[in-house]
Amino acid sequence: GLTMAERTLVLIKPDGVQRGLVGHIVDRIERKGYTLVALQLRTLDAATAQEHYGEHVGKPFFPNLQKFITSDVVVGMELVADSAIDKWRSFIGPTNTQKAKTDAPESLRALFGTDGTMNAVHGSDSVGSVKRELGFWFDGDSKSKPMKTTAQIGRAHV
Ligand code: IDP
Ligand code: MG
Repeated sequence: GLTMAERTLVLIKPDGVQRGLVGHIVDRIERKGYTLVALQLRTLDAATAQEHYGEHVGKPFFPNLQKFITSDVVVGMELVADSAIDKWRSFIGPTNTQKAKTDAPESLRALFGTDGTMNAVHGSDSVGSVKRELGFWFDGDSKSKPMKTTAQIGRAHV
């Protein structure tokens, strides 16, 4: 069918950064053919975390989620690919680590998650979420765009 270049917002959460997974996950991203358009390392404050996860405010797990996501640095990335949103969501697998291990054993959350809260990575779930979440990271629009994508140039043999 027809595919379209789409943007998504990806996070490597504090557990992923603390466990030294940034390089590996960025490598997986590049190997999958995403174009990396923006990247930032940052510690979220409580208010930003609350806005970021606004849909979950008031749920029983929210205080733990907020504490976790503000506990250390997070890597935020804007990625571009055909069907980037759904492609990334299926690459990371189910939210809960145990479910990921059962249902999608090759997924990033199955491989690198710890439990229901610490699941290493995030991906926006819809076009609306992308727009909203990119706003917390890159003012909704990245400052610079690559002139040429890896797809145009060809990957280096590493
Ligand atoms: P998602 O990250 O797959 O989109 P959401 O339901 O939007 O999943 O939840 C956001 C984040 O909140 C999850 O990635 C996880 O870190 C945490 N979370 C979600 N559900 C639970 C739960 O039932 N218990 C504990 N933490 C949860
Ligand atoms: Mg979500």
